[in-house]
Amino acid sequence: MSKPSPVGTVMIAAARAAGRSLARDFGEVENLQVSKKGPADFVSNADHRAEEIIYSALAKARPGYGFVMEERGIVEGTDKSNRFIVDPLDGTLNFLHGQPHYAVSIALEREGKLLTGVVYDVAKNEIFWAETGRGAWLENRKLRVAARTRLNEAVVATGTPWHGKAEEMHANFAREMLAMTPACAGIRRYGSAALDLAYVAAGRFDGFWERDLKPWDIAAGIVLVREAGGTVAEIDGGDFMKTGSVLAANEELHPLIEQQLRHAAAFARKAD
Ligand code: 2AM
Ligand code: CA
Repeated sequence: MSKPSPVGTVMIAAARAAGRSLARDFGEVENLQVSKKGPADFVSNADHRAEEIIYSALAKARPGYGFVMEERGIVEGTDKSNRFIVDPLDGTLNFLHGQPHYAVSIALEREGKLLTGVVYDVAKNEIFWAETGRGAWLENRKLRVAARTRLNEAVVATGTPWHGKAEEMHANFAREMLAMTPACAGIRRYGSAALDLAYVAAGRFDGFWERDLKPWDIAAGIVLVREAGGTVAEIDGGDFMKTGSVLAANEELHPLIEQQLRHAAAFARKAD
């Protein structure tokens, strides 16, 4: 079994500590479902608590490193070559609705390159971690993307646009589904992009695509997929850390899924 680097070890410990706090709060959320107001404020506090735990642990262990965090935003470090990219609670909507599929996601970017990724599935107590050159791991298991090469046998995960997104995003997603559902074995939408990418790394999903995410949703998962031998690219060929649109799969399926997504764009042109 490979061991994480010292900074990787610190990141895993921070994810576990945040996970303990989230797990306690998740128990409470389940009770709050029946209240009229719902648990929204409580969940927002749970999210902040988890982020503070991660921030204080990492800032103490690596003073000077910068941060990009979902809640707190950007914290400039004195060390300009290292920054942590943190999502304390990915899958917030699942958490809010009492569904045990949510994660802590922490990545380290060094000299502009993603180096380390930790995704912690709190409810299932699964720590996925990867470091460039050290492989991707789930406990003692070295992760490898699935070997399937036929799209009609592939289970592909995605993320739907949500309430508040532009109508065009919803229409585009509908076209992408129209292109994808007849082509693959099945589609899944579990609600945590970090875990979707971890599942691609673990061979549980054959592919994953989603548009318009944030760097903290995807940074750690990208390291996992790459180190598990998969391919990650921006859907339209741009920079996914800017657009947040990612497609991840093994080397063979990646172009096949990409081709279906191109068909979706062609539906739009036909409709004009
Ligand atoms: P979050 O749970 O941290 O918000 C699911 O499609 C992905 O989109 C998740 O990684 C989720 O991260 C992100 N996302 C951001 N805003 C969202 C929202 N309002 N509803 C659902 N998912 C959202
Ligand atoms: Ca997120």
